[in-house]
Amino acid sequence: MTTRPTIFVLNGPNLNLLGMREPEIYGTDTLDDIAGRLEDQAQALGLSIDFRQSNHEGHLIDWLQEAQAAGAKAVLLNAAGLTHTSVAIHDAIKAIHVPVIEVHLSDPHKREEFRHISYVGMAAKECFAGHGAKSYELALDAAARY
Ligand code: CA2
Repeated sequence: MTTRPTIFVLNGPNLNLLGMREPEIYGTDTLDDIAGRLEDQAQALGLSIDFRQSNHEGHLIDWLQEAQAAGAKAVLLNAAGLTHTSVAIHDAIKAIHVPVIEVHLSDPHKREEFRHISYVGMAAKECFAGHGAKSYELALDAAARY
């Protein structure tokens, strides 16, 4: 049996609330909806995904390290609010050899100034933002090309 290349999809704080509040910014899909579609897309691309969410910064850092240990081919990372604050996540991305793709539902550059800085973006390979849930799908297509 051959194992499919695995892509980790990591989601940060408050994304568990997706689809329940602020639909005008984040859309009406829940995180489960996004995970389901990404699963189908991954199947079609011959990939496997490991989709996770946590409200805790340390979990995201542990999972980035785990992605490397598990031999993941890429990580899609929506670090949510931690994108704009976390030097520790920046360092974790730099510490692994697995390419990390930054993902956002909204376009942080078109929002408040405090969202314009991205510690994730400074370490990530590329970024897909502002396409709603489709940002994840575009990022998975990009990961499949690596
Ligand atoms: O657009 C994105 O994907 C963000 O990463 C979402 C973060 C935000 O802090 C980033 O600047 C951009 C916020 C995630 C919070 O998700 C919620 C979902 C529903 C209701 C409230 C918050």
